[in-house]
Amino acid sequence: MKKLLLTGFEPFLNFPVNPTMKVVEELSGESIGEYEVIGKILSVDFAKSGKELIDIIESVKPDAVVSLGLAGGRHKITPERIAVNSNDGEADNSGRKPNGEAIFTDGEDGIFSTLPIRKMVEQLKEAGYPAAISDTAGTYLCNNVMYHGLYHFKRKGINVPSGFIHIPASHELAIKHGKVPSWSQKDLNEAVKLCLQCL
Ligand code: PCA
Repeated sequence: MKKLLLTGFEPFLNFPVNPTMKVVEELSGESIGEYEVIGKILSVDFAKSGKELIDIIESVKPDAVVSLGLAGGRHKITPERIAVNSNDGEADNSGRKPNGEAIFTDGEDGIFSTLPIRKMVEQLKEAGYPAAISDTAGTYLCNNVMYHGLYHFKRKGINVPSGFIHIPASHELAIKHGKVPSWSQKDLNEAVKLCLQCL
């Protein structure tokens, strides 16, 4: 069976839980289409997260990589179109505050997702889940991790579909946070599963 690496993130900033962890926990070990899902959780740390992803890719040798991140405030499932070569935004979980510097000094400005993002959005909407392609993953850790994966496969010349999907808050997080729209965790899990079925 082929291997699909599915990553989530730990909690960060003012989000005390990260629903991506529960999605990963739920889907890890499942067989979806021709893939077995291998779930891992990444730190929210500019010095560590990208390296963690690459180390996992090198040991697991997955046939596809889908990374998940929370986009607190978004109300749709949003597969990302492009990762940009810049770290910026708020301080990470170790207190490191980036200033717009390049992720890789020899990297191109942007790298497009190699996931079937249009198909994912179509399938989600058909199943009744609000979804749209997003044209920016921001410049925080989600973009950083997406860029790391795409850069890695491009440099190695390996044809492995790789990319990123942002998901909204869960109800649990919305209750704790107070100011974000939310989905049930069950719908988040199902929606991500649908995206993986598109591979
Ligand atoms: N979302 C953040 C980082 C971790 C996460 O789940 C982001 O959108 O960059």
